[in-house]
Amino acid sequence: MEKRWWKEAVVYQIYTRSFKDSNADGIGDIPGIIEKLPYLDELGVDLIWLNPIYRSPNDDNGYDISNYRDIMAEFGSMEDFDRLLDACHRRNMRLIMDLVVNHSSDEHPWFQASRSARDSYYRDYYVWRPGRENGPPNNWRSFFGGPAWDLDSETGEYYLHLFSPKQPDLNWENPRVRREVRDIMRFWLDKGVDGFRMDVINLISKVDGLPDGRDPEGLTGHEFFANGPRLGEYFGFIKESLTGYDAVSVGETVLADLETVAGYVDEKNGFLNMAINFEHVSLDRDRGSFDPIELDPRRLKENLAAWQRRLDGRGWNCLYLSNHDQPRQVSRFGDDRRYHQESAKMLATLLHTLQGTPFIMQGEEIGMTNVAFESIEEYRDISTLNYYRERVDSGEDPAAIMQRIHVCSRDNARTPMQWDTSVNAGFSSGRPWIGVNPDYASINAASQYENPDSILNYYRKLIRLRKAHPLIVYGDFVELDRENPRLFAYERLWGEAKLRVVLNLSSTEAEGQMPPLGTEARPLIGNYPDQARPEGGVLLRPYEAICYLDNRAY
Ligand code: TEU
Ligand code: CA
Repeated sequence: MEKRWWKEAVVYQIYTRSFKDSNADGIGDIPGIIEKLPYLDELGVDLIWLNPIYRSPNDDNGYDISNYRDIMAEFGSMEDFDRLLDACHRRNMRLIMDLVVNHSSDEHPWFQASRSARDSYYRDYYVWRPGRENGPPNNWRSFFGGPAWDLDSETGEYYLHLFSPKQPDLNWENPRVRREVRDIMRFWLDKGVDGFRMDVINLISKVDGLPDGRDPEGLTGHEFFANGPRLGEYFGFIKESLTGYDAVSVGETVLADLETVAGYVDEKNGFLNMAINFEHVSLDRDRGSFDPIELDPRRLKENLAAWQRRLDGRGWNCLYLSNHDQPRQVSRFGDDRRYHQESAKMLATLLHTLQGTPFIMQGEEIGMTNVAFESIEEYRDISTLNYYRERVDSGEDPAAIMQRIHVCSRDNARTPMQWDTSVNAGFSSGRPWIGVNPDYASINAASQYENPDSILNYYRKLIRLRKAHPLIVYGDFVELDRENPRLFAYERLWGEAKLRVVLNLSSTEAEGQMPPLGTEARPLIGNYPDQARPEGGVLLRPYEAICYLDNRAY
């Protein structure tokens, strides 16, 4: 397997708006990030992914960009950004930007010109079609609810928006659009950024003729807008735009299965270095992202293991359990009450010992939990607000809707970072743009910093171990006790060296059968004070994580 810096990196995701506010306006900002770089450096992360920080009217918190070469005023200035990038590089940390080019904001000058006249030079920068029988051109639905089309009165045609009406889809068929994207990429690469996380990048090619979707429920039309026919060509263009730079490409690939993604990230013939896939975060959802169903741990481990096996030696995994679109992982896959510490650490062990690059969502390293705001007024996320309105309009009981929002809302991960016990968790001395999770008195970075057994210090240790042992990065993946319904057990093999990891994914004791372990094997890290040797019949406590290393080879 090829050695690359981004395989050895640990990513820390910063949702700037909620990270650290430096000027008391209630909104996190770039100077706030600079202030906290020593914290990230000590944690050991070495690659920062910034959610969009470009100029934006914030219909979807920055995923609607009105100027790709400017910084959102609330976040600071271009000088602040340059200072941040420089400060990262001086600490040997890299930084990647979010590249959002499936769509722009409707307030982008391109769209303003595009909508102004059918013969505008910019008309074909977007996807315009005449309506059909007094309705939209086809039956496609948007990710945020409602039809994927809006009628624009100025020219009497509809434009496509797979997300909000304020996020019109760019028309990648137009070579001028592709060249614009290349110029934007080069602008940031020439500044020195180290690559991109590419937003919904497998949606940029749509099937010719934009046919009606066959699936009347859910995301109607997905078979015609995801993984489209010209995607390979467009991916090739993006890949070529990166040549000459030592930059990483992380694609966010929605509605794509393992085989499809394996093609995109194939080390020989693929286009992306790695992909943020959705299969494992869809197992506990029924049809939509607001329909929670019980998760069988067995399905989770089977899914993760399938991705490990398929990509081993052929492609590269993004390892994540949460991000700004997903609920908090300890609340979702662990138990944020009875086993907060144990389950947060077990999930961390999982992310840091599988093959791939771990992605830490800000606050995850201190075990931040889901929030449950009482009133819909306290929510900010467009998809949550749309969902609420849609369900209320269809006559559903608001209390039942709120319950699902508590479990599933994207705002769960967007509450302010909990730095300490001071006002607003030390995030801001002003009024935060979104409420602080009331559990900050017990869950915050300052108190965990002091405590050697904290979740924070467990993350630091895991990251250090990853840097010390190439096997954790490059070792092959072999699963053990595959039929076990609650234990996820595997080995990482690298030459003579071997790491054995056994994880209890459940809240009850669970037993497993492990092959003998070499006599040289020693405990490496675990989330209970003492750990059993993981061989023969072994009993794990709730959410226990055991790691043994046999490093004869080094
Ligand atoms: O997310 C893509 C995406 O598919 C999500 O909207 C997903 O459907 C939803 O979060 C499920 O809960 C990316 C960004 O990560 C997201 O923040 C943006 O809203 C979206 O693209 C549009 O740019
Ligand atoms: Ca601010």
